[in-house]
Parts: sequence; C-alpha cells; structure tokens
Amino acid sequence: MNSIKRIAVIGLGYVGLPLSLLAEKKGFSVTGIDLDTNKIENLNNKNTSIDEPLITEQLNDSNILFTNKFDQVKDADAVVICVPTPVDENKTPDLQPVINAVKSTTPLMKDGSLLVIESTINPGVCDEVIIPLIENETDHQVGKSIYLAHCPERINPGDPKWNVSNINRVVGASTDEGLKLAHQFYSNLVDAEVMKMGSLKEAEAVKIVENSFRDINIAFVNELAMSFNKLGININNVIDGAATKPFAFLAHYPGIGVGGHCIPVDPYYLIEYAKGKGFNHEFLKLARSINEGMPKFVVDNIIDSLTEKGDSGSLEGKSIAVLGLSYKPNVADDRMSPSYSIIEQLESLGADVATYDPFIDKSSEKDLESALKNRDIVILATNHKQFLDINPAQLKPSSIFFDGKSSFDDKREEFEKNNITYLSISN
Ligand code: SAJ
Repeated sequence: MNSIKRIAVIGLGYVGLPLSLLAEKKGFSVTGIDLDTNKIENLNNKNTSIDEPLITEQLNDSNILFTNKFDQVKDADAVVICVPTPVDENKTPDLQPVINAVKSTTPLMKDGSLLVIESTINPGVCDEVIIPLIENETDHQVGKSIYLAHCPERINPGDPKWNVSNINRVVGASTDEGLKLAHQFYSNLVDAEVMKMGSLKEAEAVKIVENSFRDINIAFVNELAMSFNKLGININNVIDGAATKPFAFLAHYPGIGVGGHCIPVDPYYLIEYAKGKGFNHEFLKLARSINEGMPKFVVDNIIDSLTEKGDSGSLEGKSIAVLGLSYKPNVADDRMSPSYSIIEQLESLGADVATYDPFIDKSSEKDLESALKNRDIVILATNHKQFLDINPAQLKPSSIFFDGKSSFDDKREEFEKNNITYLSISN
C-alpha cells in the first residue's frame, strides 16, 4: 500500500482551497484544480474571495499549481473532490458537479491511488452512484485498482476558532485497505481526531445527521418564537435560562429563517433518499417548513403591528429597508439567504424595498445612512457588526424597526423614546 505524497484537489472553494493550503503546509505536493478559469487566475495571482487572514496568508506563501487542467491527476496518490452539492428548485439533490468531477478524474487515476469525496452527499451515493460510475466509465475496480473513501467536509466559514486543520473528521471507505489508507492520509493532514466509520454510508450519514440536527433545533426555537410572540414571553431570555442547565441542552436562537449552503440543503438529501427507500421523514420535513416559513412570519408580524397602530396594514407604497443579504453575520455569502424571501414577499405586497449589506455588492443602497433614511419600516435581517451601532434617532419617527436577530432587545426603550415601534423575533 503506497503512502500518499502527491494530491490533487478538485474544487477550490471554501472547502478545497483551505484543504489544499493545509496539505501543502503539511508537506504534500499539491495540485489545485477548478473549472473556473477566473478563480484559477486569481489564485495564481495570490487572490481569493475567502476573506480569512489564515487563508490569505497561506495563499501568499503557497507554491501550489492552480490549474483548470486535469492531467496532473495521473501522478496523484490521492484525489480529493470538494465540489458543491446544491439542491435544485424542487429541493432535490443535484449530484452533477460530483459526477462530473469523478468522470474527469478517475479515468486518469493511477493504480493504487485513493479517491476521496469531501462534498456533502447523502447515504448511498458512493455505493449506488459513484462506484457504478467509476466501474462503467473506467477500467478501475473500486477497492482493487483504486480506493474510494468519503470524508465529509466540516468547514465553518468565518469561524475564528475551528478550521480545516483542527476540526475532527470521520472517514468511511468501501474496503478495509481503502479505510486504512484514507485514515492514514487524514491523520497526517489534520491535528485532530479522525474517526473510522463502518462503511461509506455511515460516513455519508454523519454529515447529513449533524446538519439536520442543527436545522431541527433551529426550527424548534423558531416555533417557540412564534408561539411566545402570542404569549408575550421573550424566547431568547427563556433559552438563556434553559442554557444555564449544564447538561442535555444546546442553545439555538430564533431568526428570520435558515440560509447558507449546508443547513437548509442537507436535510433534503436524507428526505429524498429515504423516500426512495420507503421512509417518510415527517419530522425533518416539518422542521424545514417551519424554517422556510419564518420570512412570512416576519412580514405578517409587521403587518399586524401596522394594523395595531391604526394603519390599513397594506404595504402598498411603503418604503422598507432590509439590512443584510448574507445568510449569517460578517460573511459575504448570500446563498439561500432568507433575506431574499422577505424581500420577495414585501415586493409582492407592493412595498418599495431598499437593501443594504456591506458585504454584498448587489445592495440597492450604497451605505447604511441612505438605507435608513426616511423609511417607514426597517428590517434587520443579518446582524453584521456594521449594523450593531444603529441609533434609533437615525430612523424616521413613527416608523417600525423589526429586529430579526434580537440584536437591540436591550435598547427597546431607546427606540420607543424616539417614537419607533420596536419589534423583535424574540418577542
Ligand atoms: N441560525 C439560526 N439560529 C441558530 C443558528 C443558526 O437561525 O441558532 C441560522 C443562521 O442565521 C443561518 C443558518 O441558520 O441563516 C445557518 O447558520 P449556521 O450557523 O449553521 O452556519 P452555516 O450554514 O455556515 O453552518 C455551518 C455548518 N458547518 C458545516 O456544514 C461544515 C454547520 O454544521 C455548523 O453547525 C455551523 O456552520 C456552525 O456551527 O456555525
């Protein structure tokens, strides 16, 4: 069994690039491959859209060959696929990027080399899609001429503490030899625990389960937020109280919905696969519908507040600012952001919607001041650090401020002193 020295990383996004840079730092010879020629050019010029000091520093010192050509794969001892696995508009998993990457690499892979899939995939994809694909498209026999492993990515964009070098990993493979090789590779790569799983399916299931766990916990507090809004109870205070219990409770907080490339997507991988095998994940689907329903709760809450103030409740012609397009604070990533669902619903009700996000260029306003000026309603959708100093005096008197991230709950009186109706997701 050869030890791994040369690797090719396919897909140089927020997963593949940090992995490539870490592998180089650990002494591996690395080729980074991506279809996006602009990205390749930028990387070879030491530029990346990943705004993380560790990454930009490592990229500066890197000698990795970034290319859109796959021919370097033939010399690799290991090929690591880190391409996206989105869902389509019907929420069905789109494996095409992974399939394309497997088709572009495995015909070139040398005997005895290891293929690792890091992209998030549902249980069964390796056994029922990848292995048949390799054995139909190449002369390789998985487990004999090449090895196949799955090591689900666990990158947390923007996290100052946890990164590719120190996050524990799990790894599964189709054979014991492949598992040993993959486990040895990751143990040499990361300064963290690498747990061997009993099969490819178990490794695939780990990532889906950890992200579905997060989705259902968020749905739980979102449902409580809607209930406690009627009961006049501050849900965030109650969660903080529950969190004083030092065991068996994990705090999550309500928001305007669940965005990003992982949490709103991964449960559908399991829902769809299990459906095909005859099981209906009612609970996972319910959690998804609660979280996907939060933008409507925000809009309804605002309309209720307008009618309570004697307004008709119509949003026709109302000037509304949505602050934040990114799906979470202080990152420039608006994939599946619930902000867009709020904007869509407001516009469908005739509102005139302005947007501002310091991290997202497509914002309609150029700065916070113009976003806040003369608005009938302001919605804090993402609690970017740039928004946390908003002064209620900046808002139009008798306007509504909806705090989607409970960032100003302790300044409620200041809003009310300025004749601003302060609404919060937490109550
Ligand atoms: N959210 C809430 N309430 C919460 C936590 C999150 O409404 O209590 C919302 C956020 O506003 C956001 C969405 O959920 O719209 C997702 O937030 P996230 O913090 O889970 O961020 P992600 O999507 O970057 O999730 C990643 C995941 N990491 C991987 O998939 C490798 C996830 O497993 C991590 O748990 C998460 O980071 C993390 O802990 O930060």
